Amino acid sequence: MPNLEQTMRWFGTKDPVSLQDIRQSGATGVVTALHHIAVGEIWTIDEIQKHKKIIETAGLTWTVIESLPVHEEIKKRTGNYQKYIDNYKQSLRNVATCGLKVVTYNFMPILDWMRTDIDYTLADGSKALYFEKSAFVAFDLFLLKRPHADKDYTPEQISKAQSRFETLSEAQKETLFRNALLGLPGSEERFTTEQILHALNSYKDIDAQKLKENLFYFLQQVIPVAEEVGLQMAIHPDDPPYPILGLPRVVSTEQDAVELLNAAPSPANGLCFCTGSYGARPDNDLVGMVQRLGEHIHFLHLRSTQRDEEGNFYEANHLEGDADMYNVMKQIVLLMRKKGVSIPMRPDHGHQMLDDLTKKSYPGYSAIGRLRGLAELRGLEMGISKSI
Ligand code: CS2
Ligand code: MN
Repeated sequence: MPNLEQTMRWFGTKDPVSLQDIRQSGATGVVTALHHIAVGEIWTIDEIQKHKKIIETAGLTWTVIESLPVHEEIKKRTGNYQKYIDNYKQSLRNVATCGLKVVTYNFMPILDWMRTDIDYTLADGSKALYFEKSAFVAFDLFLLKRPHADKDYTPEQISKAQSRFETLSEAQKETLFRNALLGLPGSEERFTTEQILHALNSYKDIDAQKLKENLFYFLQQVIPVAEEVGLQMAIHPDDPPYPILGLPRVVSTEQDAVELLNAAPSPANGLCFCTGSYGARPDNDLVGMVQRLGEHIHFLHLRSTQRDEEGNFYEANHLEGDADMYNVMKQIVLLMRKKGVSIPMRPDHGHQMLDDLTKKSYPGYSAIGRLRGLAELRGLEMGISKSI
């Protein structure tokens, strides 16, 4: 019977969580990327092999890439986009030559995930990532001062943001600003105000329709190469799954997923099914999505969020919160049996807890919180698997 391939994300040799730590979590696989290579440059066979060797020497395997990032020019279809697409194709050929199987990527303009608080303290003293709607609107209107931002919000949202802003100390404003402009996962770089406003402005003519067309064009270019070399592409959804800062986001719903799969039909065109990202929207039926889209799921991020009516959400323990993890897992177990294959999975984020609280780690990626998540998910899978 196929089981989930249990993996953990590793940000490379500078990651405070070591490969040995990952191995002790019970994971057999590592999900990683060549983080030192600039977005848009070709991943050479030499660099891929070096990274792979380090992982294998630690007794682990590297089958899933996260992420092979897509250059902004490709998302906008401006400037050198064709060169960056050609580079992407070459990177795909190179990673396939090195024996890698799954390539995760996303198509979120400029930013990756967005949170307002990366140290949100829960009742048990552990810390989670939190998205607070009013704080985010306050950031946009009063800290970033994005031109015409007020057009994106209702008068009620604006007045709530105003009240929320008044409660913040100078230090809290500074922290909010830093959190919101945090760069890519696994990097400590942040945008400056000038940089982000400039980047946002460069999207002024790109609406959701246009961004979708650009995504479909990209897929029609790279999917045939991925298919030819036996790779599975896995697109990660938007987080949170709706437009932010006036930027369109087009991988947020089941309908979006169906459309992008249809744009380049191939066994190579697939999804990274992230229950935390899709699950931040109440209208995404996670269990039904696994049932209906399962055939295209090449990689799983399992985590849960706890939402409220205001649109706030924090990252809950993996088996708690709004995601119906039991039924999601049950469908995954059935899916793997039907397909006769293992699907790679990682606990996506975890709380900072126990010794994590006194250590430095990338937001969401401390060792013990993810270990707890992985352990719970592994137990859930075994329990379901043995009883059906
Ligand atoms: C990840 C995503 O850290 C995370 O939240 O799930 O950021 C993911 O790595 C990328 O979007 C994939 O391209
Ligand atoms: Mn994810």
